[in-house]
Amino acid sequence: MAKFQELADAIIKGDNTSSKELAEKLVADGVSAAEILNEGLVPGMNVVGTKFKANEMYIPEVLIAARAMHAAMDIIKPLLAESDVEMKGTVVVGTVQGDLHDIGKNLVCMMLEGGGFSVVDAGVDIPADKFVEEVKKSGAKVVGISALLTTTMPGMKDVIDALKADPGTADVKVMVGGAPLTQEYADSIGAAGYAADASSAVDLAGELV
Ligand code: B1M
Repeated sequence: MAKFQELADAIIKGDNTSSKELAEKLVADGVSAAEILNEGLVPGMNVVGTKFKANEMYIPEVLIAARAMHAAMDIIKPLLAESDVEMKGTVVVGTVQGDLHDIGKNLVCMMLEGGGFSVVDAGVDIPADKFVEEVKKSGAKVVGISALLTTTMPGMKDVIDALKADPGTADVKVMVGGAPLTQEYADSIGAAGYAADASSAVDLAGELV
């Protein structure tokens, strides 16, 4: 449907005025929130993710696209809450304790939302027990931890250990990411997965959830 393509294009272009108006128009026309999400917003953010991976879009453009997605999400969120739309699952995302870097973590959150996940953004400098608390509150099945400093990376293992130690969170899958990380490091601390960039994080969350 051309209207969905227009909405997807507004996301890709990062036009938050159009994305909001188009979402409002679709709602007024009686289109369901699920269709708007699955036929317009998610395909739009998928294109953004693919272009970002291929170095055809860069961080500022991705952030602007995410802002356009948020503008449309704000319109449909109340309707989504009322409907029975199956989001793909909840992911708690935070930057590890001692680490204040949040640009990559924010991108991961936005791309996950664009990919149809409910996201609890726990913030930065998050201690292990706070991750445990957020998982219990939200019922998330996946936790994403970001670290940008070699000095804070070991804190990710503390989070994994704390989640495993609590019977209420022992089954949760942890994915990790951030510039200094590698798959080997992720394996060594017992993470369920490692994603090198925000769009890979969406694919990985889809596998883990
Ligand atoms: Co900081 N910093 N910084 N810094 N900073 C780095 C990381 C550093 C590499 C710079 C350098 O020296 N070359 C270096 C770390 C060295 C090391 O550990 N080996 C460093 C340092 C040393 C520091 C301070 C200690 C400096 C000081 O005070 N002496 C200090 C620490 C503060 C703290 O955290 N406690 C510090 C502070 C800061 C600022 C506050 C000034 C600022 C952060 C602002 C903010 O985030 N709001 C900052 C910045 C901006 C950087 C650089 C320049 C850029 C980081 C960034 O945002 N990249 C960085 C150098 C660099 O990386 N070139 C640097 C863009 C972002 C989109 O990429 O975060 O890698 P990134 O995220 C990617 C992927 O990694 C992945 O997806 C994202 C998108 O593709 N990803 C995930 C990230 N998290 C993921 C989670 C996932 C999956 C994928 O699943 C959950």
